[in-house]
Amino acid sequence: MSEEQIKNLEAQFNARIERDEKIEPKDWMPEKYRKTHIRQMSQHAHSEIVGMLPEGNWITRAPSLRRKVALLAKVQDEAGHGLYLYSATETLGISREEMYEQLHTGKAKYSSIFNYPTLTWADMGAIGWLVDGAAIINQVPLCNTSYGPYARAMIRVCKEESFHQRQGFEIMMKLAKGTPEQKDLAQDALNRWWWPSLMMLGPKDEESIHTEQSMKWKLKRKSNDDLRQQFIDQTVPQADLIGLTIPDPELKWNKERGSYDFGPINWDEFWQVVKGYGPCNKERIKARVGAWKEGEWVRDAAMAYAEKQANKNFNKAV
Ligand code: FAQ
Repeated sequence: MSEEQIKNLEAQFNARIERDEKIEPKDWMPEKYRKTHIRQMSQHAHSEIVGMLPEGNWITRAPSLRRKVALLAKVQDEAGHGLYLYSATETLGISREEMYEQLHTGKAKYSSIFNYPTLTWADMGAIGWLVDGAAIINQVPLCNTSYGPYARAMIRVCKEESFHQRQGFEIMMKLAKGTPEQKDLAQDALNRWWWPSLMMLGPKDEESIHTEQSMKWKLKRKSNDDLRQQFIDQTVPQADLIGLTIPDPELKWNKERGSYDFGPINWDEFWQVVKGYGPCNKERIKARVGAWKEGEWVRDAAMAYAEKQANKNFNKAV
């Protein structure tokens, strides 16, 4: 293709984005658009799958049958989100094996938040309330993202995340209104998950390398800092309601801005976790690589069965 032809295609593509049209898998798209989407969508899929581990760890220790059923359903939803997102990413021409390989070798990232340990039952409440709460704030705008398969996957994902957020908040509410020991557990979980949840929304705007381009493509609709502020403004009144204290002595309502001012985030900690040196990075990757290896016989059996069925159907047809 000549340079002029590419320029023409690019102009048509940009006009489609401008008109809020969805870009579909077989449409022409700039190579950088394709690569950026593979990066973000696959990292999102990996986050869902790795994100099953901290909570999966508590299914057998849930305090009642009702809690166990809800947690089991939540973790299954996360598996489902990962699978839609992997399928949606495959439409951009990358195979699932390649994506897994990138996760297992550390070439692809997944959300920093899942590298923290889940120490008590109250962490199940804090994850649902804060981590799913932050995830919804980040993901609702993605329902309008320009790439069709991603936008459509996000609609169902967001509905399920809302249920997750509520089940987490309900756990926190019950603990906060329980015995002093239960309230302490809830406060301790909030203390440990608050700052990592703020970090999860990505680096501050001045250090975010992709935001500008992603905004132009309508992959991102809001910047990391705007989403973070929205999350804080939404969550602080919820903590007040259940009598828990946000672990930030500088948190203060700012009348003029109509938002909360908050204390400094430890960005060194964030980058350490992103680079692989968080409390559980090694454990998480070990669990995923182990699951991939142990699942080999299942994949082989599924493929052999599919082949057998295909042959049967072919023989019937001829
Ligand atoms: N952790 O230029 P930006 C969930 C990386 S799903 C690790 O700002 P971007 C559901 C970033 O990749 C949670 N790395 O990047 C659930 C880039 O490095 P790269 C996941 C991070 O893409 C709940 C570099 O820093 N959600 O929670 C993080 O414009 C409960 C520069 O950053 C999604 O993936 C981080 N937190 O903005 C499951 C949503 N932040 O790739 C289980 C979709 C940034 O060049 C239990 N993703 N980095 O090597 C997004 O919206 C964006 O990708 C952001 C980052 C906002 C995460």
